[in-house]
Amino acid sequence: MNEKFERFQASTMAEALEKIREKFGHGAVIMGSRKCREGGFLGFGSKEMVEVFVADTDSQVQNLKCGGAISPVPVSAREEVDEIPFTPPPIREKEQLEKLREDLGKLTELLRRPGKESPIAHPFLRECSEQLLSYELEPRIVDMIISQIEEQKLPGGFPAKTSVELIVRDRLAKIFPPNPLMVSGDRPRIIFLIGPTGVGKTTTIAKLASRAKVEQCRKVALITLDTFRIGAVDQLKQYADIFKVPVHVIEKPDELGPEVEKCTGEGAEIIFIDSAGRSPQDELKMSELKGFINALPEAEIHLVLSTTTHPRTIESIAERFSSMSFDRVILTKLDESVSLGPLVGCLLDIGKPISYLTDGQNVPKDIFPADPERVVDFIVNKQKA
Ligand SMILES: Nc1nc2c(ncn2[C@@H]2O[C@H](COP(=O)(O)OP(=O)(O)O)[C@@H](O)[C@H]2O)c(=O)[nH]1
Ligand SMILES: [Mg+2]
Repeated sequence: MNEKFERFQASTMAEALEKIREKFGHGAVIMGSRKCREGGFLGFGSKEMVEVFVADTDSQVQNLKCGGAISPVPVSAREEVDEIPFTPPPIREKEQLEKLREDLGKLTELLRRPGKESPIAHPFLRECSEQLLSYELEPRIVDMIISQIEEQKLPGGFPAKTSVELIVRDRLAKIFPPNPLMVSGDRPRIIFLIGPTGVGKTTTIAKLASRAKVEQCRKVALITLDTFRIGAVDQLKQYADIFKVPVHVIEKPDELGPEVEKCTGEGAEIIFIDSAGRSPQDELKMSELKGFINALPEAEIHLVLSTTTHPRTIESIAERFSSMSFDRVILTKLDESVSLGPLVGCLLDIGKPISYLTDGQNVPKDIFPADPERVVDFIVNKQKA
């Protein structure tokens, strides 16, 4: 052994002293002790231990007193040793480096083959986990769903393997809050779309308004606040002309309330409000949008998000728009996104019901109410395509 002293590890100090006496009798000298953690993987699941550093003769102690503030205690002098402040010399550096390398190797292996080292014991749960991972759901969401499935185990055990897809679908559908119709009493429903630029707000309004008018025979009015972008009003007017719906253009928040009253007086049953795309980073434009929203406390606010956006960007968009107290989320461009799976985590974090899904540019065809089963279809089927 190259070390000048020996290290003893035990669960308690008494146990460590016993080990020392066994090896050295009463001739050894305790250089110090400290608490440490042992075992586990990268710090997880480790156990608290006592570590005692011992030199076996006084001569070695003299050699070790090279500048370090150590106060050696003969092991014979005491039955109990408290924690003795001690900075141990750099021992076992090589071993520690080896252990770190080994841990890193295991971690790389885990990242390459997710689930291989999974602690999930039951084959049925493992199958469910693999299925969920294949939908590209975040591991934390997979873990959450797996523990839910585990909690709901029937007294007779888990179902047959053939039910994996069914169970997984069922659990996925349950994590999406349902989207009950928002009731506005005798007043018209006011559907107000907000969101970043180019996500499909205007196109979605055209789809919704056209369906409400043509399929549900509702009296519809459109209001646009998007006077910022050249051609934005014309874009909405072109759609509105096709299905013969009036478009009102509003420039200031205090004009909005009176305009809605005017539409209500004219018998509108559903009023759609289109806003200009706002970069969530543009504080001034965001506070202007908030002014419009504050003018209509009874409006349903739907945040429009494109599913082609990176999950982290979606999180940050939702965070910035949270000051607008939106009620619902509309997901667009499902036809262009690879999979809805990676977005499940951030949609759960947002915690608002999804109201509509859109999957194409065709007006009014490419839009669906987002019942949870339909959302699951987009999580499950996309990865099969
Ligand atoms: N592929 C696809 N394109 C869409 C969808 N919804 C909107 N778009 C397109 O996205 C672009 C921006 O839409 P627009 O409604 O102007 O976005 P806004 O700036 O949020 O109002 C247009 O080219 C739309 O045709 C969709 O569900 N799928
Ligand atoms: Mg627009």
